[in-house]
Amino acid sequence: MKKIFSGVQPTGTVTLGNYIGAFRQFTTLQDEYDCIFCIVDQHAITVPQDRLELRKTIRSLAALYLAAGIDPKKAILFIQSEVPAHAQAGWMMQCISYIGELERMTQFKDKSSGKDGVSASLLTYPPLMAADILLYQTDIVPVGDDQKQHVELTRDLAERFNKRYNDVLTIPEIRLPKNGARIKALQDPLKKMSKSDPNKKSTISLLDTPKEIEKKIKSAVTDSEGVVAYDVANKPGVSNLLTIEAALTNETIEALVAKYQGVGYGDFKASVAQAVIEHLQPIQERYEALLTSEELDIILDEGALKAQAVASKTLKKMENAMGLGRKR
Ligand code: ATP
Ligand code: LTN
Repeated sequence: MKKIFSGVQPTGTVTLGNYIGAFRQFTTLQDEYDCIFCIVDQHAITVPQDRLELRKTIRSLAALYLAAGIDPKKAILFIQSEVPAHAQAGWMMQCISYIGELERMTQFKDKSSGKDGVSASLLTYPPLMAADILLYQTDIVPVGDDQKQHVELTRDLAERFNKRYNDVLTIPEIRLPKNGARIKALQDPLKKMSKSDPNKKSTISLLDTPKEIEKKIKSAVTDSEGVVAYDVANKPGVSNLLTIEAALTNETIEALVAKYQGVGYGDFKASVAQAVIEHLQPIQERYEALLTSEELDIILDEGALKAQAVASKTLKKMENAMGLGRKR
């Protein structure tokens, strides 16, 4: 089976956009591929984090992965900092990276420009991400298009390593989400729904209560036409709500448009809200049960052991190829 690796940073709360665009994809991939999912807490500390908040978010993210349907019998789920091979291989990747290519990364430019006290790790973030991917001899990396440049750099670094030392590393390919999977902000349907949006009315968190969901969808920006139809260019708000309902119910957009013929926006929104609430309810119940369970710790302990077993094999090959330590 081909191998898939992906990582999510434990920052902010997971949105309905993250769920439809990423998490849910992961649950279908685990049936067809060897999947490894990582909570990349070492990436999160490239910018300052509150330690208590970080701990909470790591655990919450792990519970959400599982509640959304990641099956620990099929996929490996683990926390990056619990597998030391990542930091070790990350260092080796830094040693073959050029400062110039790291400075050209748009994420580095965005996060550092005009700021004082920029951490060195913001610059060396991509070699650590390369190590995450390469340690598992990953074939495919499913990520959003904002991560394209980092995956391309990962390929360059792997090719450089193989050429300079020994053919040790698999060259991974990126897998971008299909169009249409972009969920838009409720208050501005021209922008994507994002967990860092300061306007909380724009995003639905996977942990929002039914009341909050109803309120947010009711106040979603639409248009003054009063006709439920799918037209992204002219009716982005209504189209976004239709996309959300279609994604969660597996109905086609056409079937939904037919269902809402002659229905006003008020009832349409109430019905979309109901679909979201119904879909999230079992996920939230599983989440609550997992969060306080020993089961979650057992899954994460086992995940770290399984990940370390795979990663340490590649790490040894890399050390041997570079001549580090003694031959083992
Ligand atoms: P931020 O905007 O704060 O960077 P984010 O909400 O975009 O955060 P990421 O951690 O960058 O979240 O992305 C996690 C995954 O969720 C990625 O695979 C990304 O493509 C996907 N994703 C994020 N937002 C959306 C969205 N609105 N619609 C569909 N998929 C999304
Ligand atoms: N940089 C990614 C998170 C990330 C990742 C990875 C994704 C870290 N390591 C390895 C895929 C594979 C982000 O910010 N979304």
